[in-house]
Amino acid sequence: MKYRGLIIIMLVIAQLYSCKAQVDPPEAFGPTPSEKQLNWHNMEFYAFVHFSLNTFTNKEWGYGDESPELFNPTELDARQWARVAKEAGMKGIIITAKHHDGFCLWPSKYTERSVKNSPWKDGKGDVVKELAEACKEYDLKLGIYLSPWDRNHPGYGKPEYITYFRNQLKELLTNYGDVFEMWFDGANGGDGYYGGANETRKINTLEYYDWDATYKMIYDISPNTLVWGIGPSEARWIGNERGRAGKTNWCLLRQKDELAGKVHYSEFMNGHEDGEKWVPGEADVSIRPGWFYHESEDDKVRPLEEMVDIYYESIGRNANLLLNLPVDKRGLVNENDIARLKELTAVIKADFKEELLAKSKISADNTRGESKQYSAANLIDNNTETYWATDDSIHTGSVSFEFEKPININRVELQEYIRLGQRVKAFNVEAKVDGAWQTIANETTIGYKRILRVDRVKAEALRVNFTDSKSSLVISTIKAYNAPTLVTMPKISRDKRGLVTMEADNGNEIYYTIDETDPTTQSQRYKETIQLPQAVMVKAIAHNAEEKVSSKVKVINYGKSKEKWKVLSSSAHDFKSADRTIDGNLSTFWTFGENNSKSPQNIVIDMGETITINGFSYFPKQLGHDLNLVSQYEFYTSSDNKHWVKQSEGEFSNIKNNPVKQIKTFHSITARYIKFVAKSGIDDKNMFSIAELDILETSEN
Ligand code: FUL
Repeated sequence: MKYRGLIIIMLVIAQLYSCKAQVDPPEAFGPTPSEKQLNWHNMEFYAFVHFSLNTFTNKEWGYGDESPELFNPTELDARQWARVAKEAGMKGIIITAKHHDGFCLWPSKYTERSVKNSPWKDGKGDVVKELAEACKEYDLKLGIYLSPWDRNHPGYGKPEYITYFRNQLKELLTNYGDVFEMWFDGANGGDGYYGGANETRKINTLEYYDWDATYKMIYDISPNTLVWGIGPSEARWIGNERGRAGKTNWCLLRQKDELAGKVHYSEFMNGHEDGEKWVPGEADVSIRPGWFYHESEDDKVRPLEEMVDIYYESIGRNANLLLNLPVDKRGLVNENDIARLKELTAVIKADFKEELLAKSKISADNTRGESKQYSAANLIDNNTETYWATDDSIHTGSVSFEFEKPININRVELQEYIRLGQRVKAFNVEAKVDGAWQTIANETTIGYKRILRVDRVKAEALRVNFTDSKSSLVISTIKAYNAPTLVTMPKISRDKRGLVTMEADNGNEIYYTIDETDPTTQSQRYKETIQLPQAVMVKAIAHNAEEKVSSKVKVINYGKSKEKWKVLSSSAHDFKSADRTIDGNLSTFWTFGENNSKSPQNIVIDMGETITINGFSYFPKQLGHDLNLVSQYEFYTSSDNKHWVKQSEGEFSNIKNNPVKQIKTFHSITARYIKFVAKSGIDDKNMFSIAELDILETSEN
């Protein structure tokens, strides 16, 4: 009996003790993501589909006066889009339900400018509906792009358009099931058709739409829709259309400042360490140079290595990746894009094939309350809901992973437990090689996910040191991999005289052919520049001799060199260095015009002989603050430098956000002289840059 009492007392003490061992979790620090945003982070990778009238008019931006009758896909199959996305590991698809020209892919009851007045399915079709069904079938989420700018609507710029815009939002959010993301493009206002007014209409984006009311309406109808882009959004643009986030990338934003117009979009790449709201970055990029399908870009799908870089510089840098697949005139994702996507998927799969830390011996220099609940073992349990945490007062710390025998490592992946905020400001990674620690990475932020590509090391142990954090450390995952070596293609350039230079990374060897066969290591080895002034197809590979791995084949199709080309005149008085526009070097440029003089400005070039051409290209300056981009152009040809014929005119749509090479085609003609006219520039500037002007030679067959 006596003992019984003692046992009860001991049990009570044990109970009290175990309660004490229950260590409280860390408190959240700073802004945190909502449940909706957490689900969005987990999506990581999804598709954009740009498909509309532009697909049929070969434009990037429609003016707003194009006839809906031009919309006529011959084999539209939204299930094919969904299948392609699913097989690439994507989690959803965002469709351009309405782009800037106002044409609607669904039969909106508020306009006649839609699929209902197109020949497709005799006006009875609904692309959004077909996609919504396909997404359901393939277990993908549906997202919608609805352009706030409408170059067709007569009321754009006036209150009546806002009613129209909101009515359309209501339709889209009510009739097609769940919408995971609503995409509001920042391109807003400018010239357009506007019901026949043909004028320029500028609006104040932040005021005109009364975003607070518009957002409220969206959330009332569809609380689970995440709104992206302009207004008090829940996710932000990454600040470029190249799909690249900054190495330092906070999920936070000073959105109040942004809404007051005080934040430049270049800050979006990094976010704001002191942002008051959780507004993570989404990196958007097209698999080709343009957002819409253009046949002329069938051979310009981004190379595999660029796609891999995009993956690591978006998803690997704490951003979601929105990859555009421009559906073609048939209504299908093009074969060339599918092929590249498959290559990308294969590389990513191979890179993350075998996780290497799960079997290591793990230790940390601090564990919150010395509790098992927060132990470093949580970092390698493949569960993002558990985490390693330090005591509240400990803002720095190290975790080590020891291996039984040395292993090769070239990728390190980390995740913070972002439910409790984004905290880490600096960290580094060390590897123990032959008994000595060496630093293999020195980095800043982590966030939802960070993946580091490092040079391969044979490590006996790995150590991650968190050297600066806003608060205690709360890390959910650390992983490591040994990705296969991906050899990048050689860089090839040809100067005005036809001198070809090739360069490969890391001292890799280069082999090439000029007879259109694919090069192998048995082909001619490149040692020094080669003189190739004629029209020629150069094919080359880089080869890592040590690992016996070659790159993909780089193919460049050159016309005749510009040896005989001369800049004859320009409306700008100083054209001493105008030769840079035809020197074959994309990194040199010439800027002409004067800020106080009026546009247009022109440049006249003598090609030295008569050539049959069917187009031209304009490559703008790429780097620096003032790109001085041409937005409206004219292009003329002549056989005598006296009588000129206009071959093409129009706009370089979207050049501000996506300053890629602009290609314009026309019917085949012969010419000796060409004149490029810069009619107007971006942001109403009268200064224009040209890195390179080129012609498209008509091929003989
Ligand atoms: C830009 C638009 O102007 C482009 O046409 C494209 O839709 C891209 C995704 O956003 O701002």
